[in-house]
Amino acid sequence: KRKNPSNSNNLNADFCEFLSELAEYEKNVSRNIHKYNAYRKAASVLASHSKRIKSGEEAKKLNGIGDKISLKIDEFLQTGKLRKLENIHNDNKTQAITLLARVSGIGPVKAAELVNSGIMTIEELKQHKNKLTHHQLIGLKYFEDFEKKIPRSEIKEVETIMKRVISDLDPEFTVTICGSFRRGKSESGDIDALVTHTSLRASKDHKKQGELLLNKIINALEVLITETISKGNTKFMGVCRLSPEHSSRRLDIRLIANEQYYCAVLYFTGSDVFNKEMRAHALEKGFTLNEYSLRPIGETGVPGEPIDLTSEEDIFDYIDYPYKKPEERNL
Ligand code: DCP
Ligand code: MG
Ligand code: MN
Repeated sequence: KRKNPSNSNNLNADFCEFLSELAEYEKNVSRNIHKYNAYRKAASVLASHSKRIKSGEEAKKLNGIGDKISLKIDEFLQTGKLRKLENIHNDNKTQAITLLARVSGIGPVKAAELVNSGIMTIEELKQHKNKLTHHQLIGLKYFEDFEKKIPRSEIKEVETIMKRVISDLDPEFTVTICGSFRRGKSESGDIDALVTHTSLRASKDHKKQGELLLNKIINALEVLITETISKGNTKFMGVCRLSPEHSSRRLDIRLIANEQYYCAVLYFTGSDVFNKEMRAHALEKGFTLNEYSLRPIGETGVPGEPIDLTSEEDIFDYIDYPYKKPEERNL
């Protein structure tokens, strides 16, 4: 669950590491999503900067780095550590909340609740299963496996099986594995699969049709799927495993209406920081962009009808944003 913008030639990796840790703290303990986003944005800007940053002042020239982060960079350069992080590390409650929030299905609020009731470790959590939802129980059961990153080669195997099984079911299906895998990462936290069918149009009864199709897909994938966390009309969350020798992996499958497929593929390819920047750019150009559609914003400020799209590139073209290949979206 930890987001750490790392690339092989990141000259500022040590800064990125402490910024990511501060981001996690803001998300899980302070629950300040703005600070969380600010730290992640700063880490991503530093990770893609081609020169080693030598002072806070130099860092401040980069977009996304202000006074506070620039001071932290100076403190880190001068002392090799951060007092704020030292304090965080020395606080047992804070550490316990951060730990429990790593369990799939346990968010910051639930983690704090558990810690306030005296549960500080995974072992203690296993003694209080009655406090957990179905999702959280699965998160606990597979805690060690879900902590492990999934090698790209393993996701490729899952992709091959999914594509074969689903197209055997009906060749009118299209499957795309999105997320960090599509951005070319060598390892991923989970598997984000999108599926569409030529006959599936967004409409009043597309949810019913979706449920039927999704059930067919999930049943056909029984070779791969070992647990269901939740299953709705269009979204499956669960666990898959290639073989008993492999680790268990988090798998999400979303069934998308045809005309919404390109916006969904774009959105679920991410990164989330990239999505935010692209959405902001769309707004500047007078469009509203989300995981479903791209719509022009009219004179009155009201979004119009969704634009017909024939590719992911189309979305970039309409909002006049230079096309970025998935591998270039690792912000
Ligand atoms: N997404 C988003 N905003 C969020 C959550 C997700 O824009 N708050 C989009 C962008 C993500 C994609 O959904 O890339 C998939 O979400 P993941 O949490 O699976 O993230 P990644 O696949 O990018 O990384 P990981 O390797 O950790 O799974
Ligand atoms: Mg993912
Ligand atoms: Mn995911």
